[in-house]
Amino acid sequence: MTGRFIVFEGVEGCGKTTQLQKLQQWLQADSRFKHCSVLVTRQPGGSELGLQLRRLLLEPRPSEPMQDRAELFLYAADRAQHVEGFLKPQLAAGAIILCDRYTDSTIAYQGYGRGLNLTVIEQLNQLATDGLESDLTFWLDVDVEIGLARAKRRGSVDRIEQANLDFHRRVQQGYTKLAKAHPQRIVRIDAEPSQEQVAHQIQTILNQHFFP
Ligand code: Z5A
Repeated sequence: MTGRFIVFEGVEGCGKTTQLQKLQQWLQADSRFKHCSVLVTRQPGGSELGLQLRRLLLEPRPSEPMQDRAELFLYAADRAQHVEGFLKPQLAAGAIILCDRYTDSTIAYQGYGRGLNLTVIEQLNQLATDGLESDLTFWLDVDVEIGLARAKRRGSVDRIEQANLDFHRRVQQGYTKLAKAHPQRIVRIDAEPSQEQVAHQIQTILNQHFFP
C-alpha cells in the first residue's frame, strides 16, 4: 500500500501551520481514513538532523550573515535526510503525510527570492528528493504584507522573516509562476478569508479531486 503526500506552501504567515492542523483533525475524524496514519511534518526540521539544521538556518546571526549558497545546501541536506529517513518509509507504510513546505519553497525563496540559478536548484531538488514529488500541493496565497503582519503578531521574528519586503514579493512571484507551470500538482487557495473558510476550500478540493 502506498500513502499520500500533501504539501502546504506559501509566504510567511499565510496560515500553513493552522491549516495543516485543521486538515489532520478533519482526516482523522473521517471514517474513510480510519486505517491510515495521518502525519504532520515540516521542512526544515522533520528529522533529528533537520531540527539542528533548522536552528542553524533560522536563528538570526548578525555577526556572520549566511551566504546564499550555504543556505541552499543546508535546505537540501535537511530535505535529503527527511525524504530517505521519514517520508519514503512512511509513504510505503500507507500514511497520509501533510508536510509544511517542500521543494517549491527552495525554488521560491532561494531561486526567486535570493536569485540563485533555477536550473541548479531544480537539479539539487531532484538529488535531495530522489525524485519524490508531492501528490498535491496547496499554495496558500495571501498578500505578502498581510502574511508578514500575521507572523509578527504571532511573536518573535526569524532570520528570513527579517528580509526586506522586496525579497518576500519576489518569493510570492515565484509561487505564482510555479502554480502556472504545474497546474496538475499545485492548487491555489485564497488564504485571506477566515481560517474556517480557508479550511473549507481545502476540504472541498480534497473531496472532489483527491479522495472522491
Ligand atoms: N525556507 C526556505 O527558504 N527554503 C526552503 O527550501 C524551505 C524553507 C523548506 C521556515 O520557517 C523558513 O524557511 C521560511 C522559508 C524558509 N521562511 N521564513 N521565515 P517556518 O517554518 O518557521 O515559517 P513559515 O513556514 O514561514 O511559517 P509561519 O511564518 O510559521 O507561518 P504559517 O505557518 O504559514 O502561518 P500560521 O502559523 O498558521 O499563522 C500565522 C498567524 O496567522 C497565526 O497567529 C495564526 O493564528 C494567524 N492566521 C492563520 N490563518 C489566518 C487567517 N485565515 N486569518 C487570520 N489570521 C490567520
